[in-house]
Amino acid sequence: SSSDLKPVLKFLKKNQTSKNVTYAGKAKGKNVFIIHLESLQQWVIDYKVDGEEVTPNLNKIYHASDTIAFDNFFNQVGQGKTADAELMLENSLFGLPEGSAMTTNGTTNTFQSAPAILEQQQGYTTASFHGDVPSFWNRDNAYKSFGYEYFFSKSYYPSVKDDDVGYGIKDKIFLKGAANYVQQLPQPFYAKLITITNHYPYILDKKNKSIDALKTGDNTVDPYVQTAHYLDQSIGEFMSYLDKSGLRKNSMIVLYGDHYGISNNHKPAIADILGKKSVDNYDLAMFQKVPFMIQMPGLKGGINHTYGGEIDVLPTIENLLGVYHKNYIQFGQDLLATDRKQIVAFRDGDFVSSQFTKYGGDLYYTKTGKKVTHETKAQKAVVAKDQKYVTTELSLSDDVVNGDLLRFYHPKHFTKVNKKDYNYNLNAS
Ligand code: GP9
Ligand code: MN
Repeated sequence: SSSDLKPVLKFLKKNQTSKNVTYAGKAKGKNVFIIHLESLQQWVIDYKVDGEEVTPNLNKIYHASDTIAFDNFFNQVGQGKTADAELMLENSLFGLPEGSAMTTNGTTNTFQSAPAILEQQQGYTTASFHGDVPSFWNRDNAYKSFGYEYFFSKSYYPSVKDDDVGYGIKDKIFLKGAANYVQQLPQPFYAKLITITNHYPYILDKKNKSIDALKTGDNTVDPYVQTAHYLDQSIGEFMSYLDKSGLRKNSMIVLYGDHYGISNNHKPAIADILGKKSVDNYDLAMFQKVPFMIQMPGLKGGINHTYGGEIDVLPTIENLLGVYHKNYIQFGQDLLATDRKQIVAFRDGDFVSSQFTKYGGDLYYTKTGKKVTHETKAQKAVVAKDQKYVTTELSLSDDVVNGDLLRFYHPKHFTKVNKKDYNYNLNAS
């Protein structure tokens, strides 16, 4: 019932951040691109294989003076993987401890999501693009609940021989097609593009392989850099479409990796990648970092070291866009706020904070990676406080999703989304 919202609202009120005036409203009215980089991890940024950069195009964006890049940004997904990342980014709600919330709750729950917020407050056109069948992760239903006006799924892209590796259209073909549609959207628009080629098991046809595989000797890990390189090239091509069409100069481009590509079952290979003899739980925690960058002409860029994650993206973007969001139920904190907590919750209750990292039952100092052996009383108190924050935010977010609590919540400047307003079963051209 609506009284279940009380502890949620109390928690969020207590953890509100203040506005960073350097950035508030700086992207107002711009087109927004959310580019989902499948399975891309932070370590590939600036990483070289035989002297060659794996992601030269992303590296260029990463280091550009008008890009805010984050180097302590973590994925926070659970079993829902891509779907959990999507849910977090557009709702600032966590995925569930088991399964995929977009599948179990995406059809029936009430959401107050980024597409609906931007459409209602600032008249944005909203569209999601993905080269897989629309039903995967229940997107075709969840997107209606999120208020997406358009969903350009698989059948909207030309079908070319060998164009489909595993889960969908290859990134270059997909992004070329998406660029075509994007140019026809009324501006300002909010466009989410979900890539796929850099997905396990990292299959790519020979003619598209243009960098050597890793040489860890682990066959499931080694081709990862080849599909990552292909993904990077597709992003380079997409950026030049945006330059050519003139869209680049009035757009804010947000890029993020959704989750790890190399799981913790590949420790020797991970050690090899990191140039170490072996890895401990601290290394594995840091291996959960994914790229997150925001690029826009005129933006005051630089590499930002704040500790954050996917849950924090929506409030960050809302602040940049000058969108009212003060009373919305969102668990993240603006990554650009100077008074943010810097506690990153993993879905299983482990965490990374600016001081401590708890992962797989071990505790470390985040800055040095040294194991905490003898905690002082004061340190113990900090760890307990961080843990409490993490446990509370996860369980309150679960209450919101499991109890469909947003149906009882009617914030200012938000009208309930009517799913019947949306229909994606248009004939593809
Ligand atoms: C398929 C997809 C893959 O549509 O986005 O999802 P993942 O396996 O990464 O969760
Ligand atoms: Mn994914």
